[in-house]
Amino acid sequence: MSSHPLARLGWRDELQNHLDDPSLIPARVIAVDRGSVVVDAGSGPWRAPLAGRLRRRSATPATGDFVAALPDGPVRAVLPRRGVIARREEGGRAQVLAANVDLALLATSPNRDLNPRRLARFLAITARGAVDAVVLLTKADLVDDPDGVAAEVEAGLDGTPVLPVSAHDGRGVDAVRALLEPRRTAVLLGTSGVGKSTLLNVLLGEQRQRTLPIRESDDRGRHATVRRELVPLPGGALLVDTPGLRLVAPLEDADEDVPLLDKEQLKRERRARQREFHRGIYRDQRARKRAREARDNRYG
Ligand SMILES: Nc1nc2c(ncn2[C@@H]2O[C@H](COP(=O)(O)OP(=O)(O)OP(=O)(O)O)[C@@H](O)[C@H]2O)c(=O)[nH]1
Ligand SMILES: [Mg+2]
Repeated sequence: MSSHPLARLGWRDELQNHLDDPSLIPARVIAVDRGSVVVDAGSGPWRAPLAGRLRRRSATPATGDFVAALPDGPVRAVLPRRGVIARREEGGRAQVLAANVDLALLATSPNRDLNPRRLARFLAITARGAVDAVVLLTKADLVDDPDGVAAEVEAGLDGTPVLPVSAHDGRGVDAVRALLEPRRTAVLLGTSGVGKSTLLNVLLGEQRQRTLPIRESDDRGRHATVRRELVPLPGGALLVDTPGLRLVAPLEDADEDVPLLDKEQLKRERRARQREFHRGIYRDQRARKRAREARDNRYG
């Protein structure tokens, strides 16, 4: 196992080859604010200004980026990216929302938020960024038959698994935990108010992220989370909480590439990972189905 100071923040050893200036150290961006970023080299965060050429919008580091920085000083360069969540901005430019992401948890709740077209857009974004995706049907405690709703959503989705979860009664939380492997990075995506931060707090075991009730009139959230932030979980995985995203446009074929993404390398790694990942999910689903059938046979 790597004993690199950044290992617990998901460091990949091959990135060392991209650090050629001995005065610079590697660090991970754990949050982004206007004009500066918060980075951690393994021994605690500091607020780092950006070198001039990184202040251009398309070159700015995103949450999850590995960067080369002066110790306690500015960020000088962004290192090559694996798995990104990027949306299309005007003119076909990519805005990277999270970098070096292995898994996206697309959260949607069974109220007016549930919208197959929006899910399809999120899935286009994850596919484009070479990120595996699972849909979380949050607030499963609010419906009578969450497994039935999940199965219905899943049937419209072309193979993406859908897991019912509830931060309130704990349903499905272990299944989510099982997806979050040590040193891998996952991101929570979804509109405001679907329960992303609440779930993160449950996984963390403490009330770290601010949460807010949704409006009763239209089920909309109130944008409780205002920045993208990477949080280490007790099991060793990293989870990025994000502010609610309503309108997301995936990149299109003719658009610019996402900067610093090595697509060939990604494709190779992804094929191997995906096979393993889907085997795990379906094993889990089959086990739940068997348990349900056994229960129905007993009581039916
Ligand atoms: N019934 C029920 N309510 C939940 C659950 N999870 C979250 N909520 C409630 O939903 C509301 C919104 O939760 P948040 O965690 O703030 O939602 P969010 O997705 O982080 O929202 P933004 O930060 O605005 O994007 C809060 O009132 C939570 O208590 C759940 O599992 N069941
Ligand atoms: Mg939130």
